[in-house]
Amino acid sequence: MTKRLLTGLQPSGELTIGNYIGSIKQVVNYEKEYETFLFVPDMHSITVPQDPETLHRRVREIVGMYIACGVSPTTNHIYIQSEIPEHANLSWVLECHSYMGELSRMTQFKAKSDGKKEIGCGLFTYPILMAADILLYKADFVPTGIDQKQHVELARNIAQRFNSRYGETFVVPEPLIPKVGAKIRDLLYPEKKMSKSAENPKSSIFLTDPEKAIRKKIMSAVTDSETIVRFDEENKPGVSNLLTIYACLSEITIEEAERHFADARYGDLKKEVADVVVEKLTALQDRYAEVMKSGIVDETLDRGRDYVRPIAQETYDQVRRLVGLGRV
Ligand code: ATP
Ligand code: LTN
Repeated sequence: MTKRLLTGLQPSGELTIGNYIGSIKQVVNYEKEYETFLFVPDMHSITVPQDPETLHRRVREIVGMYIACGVSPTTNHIYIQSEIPEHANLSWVLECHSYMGELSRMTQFKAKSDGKKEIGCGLFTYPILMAADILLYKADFVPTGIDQKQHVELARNIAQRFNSRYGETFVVPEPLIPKVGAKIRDLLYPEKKMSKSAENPKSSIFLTDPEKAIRKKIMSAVTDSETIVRFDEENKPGVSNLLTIYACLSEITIEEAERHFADARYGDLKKEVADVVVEKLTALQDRYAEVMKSGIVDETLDRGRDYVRPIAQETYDQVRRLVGLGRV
C-alpha cells in the first residue's frame, strides 16, 4: 500500500523561506512517492490571540502558497483542520491518555510561555492536538523542520501507549527532517530559527517580500568578523545560513556551495544569495497572484475536505468504541 505523508503549516503569519525550505519544498519532493495529506492547522493558531478576519484570510493564503510553490492541488489532499471535527474529538481522547510531565518538557511550550503571566491551556496541550492531526489519518511520515521533531516524538509515544492498551490502532509516525535546511536561521540573530512571527520583520524573508526588501534584508544579514566563507554552524551561524539558503534554492550541496564561494567576500556571497532568492520568489509570487485570482483554492479545499472526512470519521469511530464512548 502507498505510504501516507502528512504535514501542516500554521496560518499564524506570513510564510518565510524557512517554511518553504523546511516544509513546503519537501512536500513537493515527496508527493509522487506518497499519498499526501496537507492541512492548515487553524485550530493551532488560536493558542495565541488572533484577529478573526486576518486568520480567515491567512488560511486561504497558505493554501494558495502551497499551490504556487508547486504542490499539486489534485493529487494531494489539502484541507482545513477546523472543517474536520474529528481532530478535536480525537484530541480529547488522546489528552486523557497523555501526561502533564511529558507536555511540560516540550521546548516550544517553554519558549512560547516564557515570561508570560497568563499562559493559555491550549498552548500547553497543543502538541496533543498535533498528535491527533497525525494519528487520525494513520500517517507514516511527517516532514517538518527540526523544531517540530519533539512534537512528532510525542505523537509516537501516545500512539504506542494507546496501541499497547487497546491493541494495534494507530500507525506510529516517523518524522522526516531534511538533512540540509531543517533550520533556516534568523537573519539578525542567527542563533535563532527564522520564524514567521519574529518581532523584527528584517529577521525573516517572507515569500511575498518585494525584490527591494529581499535584497536589503540579505545585504544586512549578520555574519561574523572573519572574512572566509566556510560552513561552520557553531562558529559561523550567519554565513552558514546564507550558504544553506543558497544551496537549497540552487539545488546543490553545501560542499558545492562552499566551493562556489571559495574566494568570495561576504559582500559577494550576500549578493549572489539575494539573486537566487529574488529569482525564486518573484516566479513564485507571479504564480501566487494567478492562483489567488483563479478560484482554485476553494475548489481544492472542498475536494480535500470531502476526501479526508470519511477517513477521519472511521478512525475516530474505531477509537471511540475502543475506549467505550457512546453506543457500541
Ligand atoms: P511561528 O513563528 O508561528 O511559530 P514558524 O515560522 O515557526 O511559525 P510553523 O508554522 O511553526 O512556522 O512551521 C511550519 C513548518 O515549517 C514546520 O514544518 C516547521 O518545522 C517548518 N519551519 C518553520 N521555521 C523553519 C525554519 N526556520 N527552518 C526550517 N523549517 C522551518
Ligand atoms: N505544530 C506545527 C504545525 C502542525 C503540524 C501538525 C505539522 C500542526 N499539526 C501535524 C505536522 C503534522 C507547527 O507549528 N509547525
